[in-house]
Amino acid sequence: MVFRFPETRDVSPTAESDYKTRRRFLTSLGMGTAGAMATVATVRHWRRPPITPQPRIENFTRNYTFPVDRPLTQQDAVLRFNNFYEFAADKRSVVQRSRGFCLDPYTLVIDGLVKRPLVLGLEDLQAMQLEERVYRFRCVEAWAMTVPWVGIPLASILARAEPTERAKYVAFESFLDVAQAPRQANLSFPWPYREGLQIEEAMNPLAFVALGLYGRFLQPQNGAPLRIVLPWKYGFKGPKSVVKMTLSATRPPSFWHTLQPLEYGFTANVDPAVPHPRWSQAQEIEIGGWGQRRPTLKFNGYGEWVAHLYPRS
Ligand SMILES: Nc1nc2c(c(=O)[nH]1)N[C@H]1C(S)=C(S)[C@@H](COP(=O)(O)O)O[C@H]1N2
Ligand SMILES: [Mo]
Repeated sequence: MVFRFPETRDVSPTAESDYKTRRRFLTSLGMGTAGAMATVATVRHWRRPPITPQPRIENFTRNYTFPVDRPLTQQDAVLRFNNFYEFAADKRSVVQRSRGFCLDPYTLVIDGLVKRPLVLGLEDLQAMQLEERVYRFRCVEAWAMTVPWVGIPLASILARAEPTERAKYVAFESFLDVAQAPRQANLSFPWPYREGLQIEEAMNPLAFVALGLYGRFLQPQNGAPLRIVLPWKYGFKGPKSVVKMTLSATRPPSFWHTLQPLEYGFTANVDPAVPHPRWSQAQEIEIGGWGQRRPTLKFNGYGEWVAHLYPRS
């Protein structure tokens, strides 16, 4: 299978702290010479291709309704350690392989069981009330991060299309563009990446559509121009570079669930008591840190807002 666990062994320290540790180590050995530094700097450069910052997002309000009791993850770690299978299976290569990726012209289609099917452009989305929310994020592979997203509640976007009574699910579809993402030519994967939610989950105030992070528009590697963020679920439930949302009466397909139904459920709520078949979910490791492990929290700590959706769990 695709996920090699624990990927987290490779997570921390990040390149940045790795570099600092190594420098301290070399210095302590009396090797802090220009030569050694140049070697370290070269290695560092090779591992860390430059990233051009995206434009700042000018107008957003801060919504801190959902408190977070931990510091933000280093932005650099969030930008350089990615899961984005369309571009690479190796998390450190995504940034390089997705460089320049751009959906232009971009449109978001909202169709299916709605009264007003919509085609929204980026300007339409950016003109909506944008807010910043700091959320914990938990990948099914047991790494975690804490990220300030900027975006729009999913419910506000869906409401514009007026879902009908018959709509029970929302299906999300990521982009399909083999020219920009050659891995999509590999037909052993069910491209495009798809995910789905029950309508009550999609309408929950926590469900968020991110256009940016750390005050700037999304980088390609983080799912530009628009991705879904569901902090109480494992990360794979939140597709990147989404181009379509379809309201439906039947349960939509899910990329990882289709590939490995026994390993990746459709609901996929964060739960320390339910191990992945190949590893425990009891703990998690923060990226961009020093490898601290923390206990995993049920619903990733968001039970107050979502537990009522799952009366039998
Ligand atoms: N289209 C698409 N969306 C995706 C993925 C992907 O491979 N393709 N990976 C998912 C997984 S497993 C995770 S953990 C997050 C990673 O987001 P990040 O790279 O911004 O941390 O994106 C999710 N969304
Ligand atoms: Mo993930």
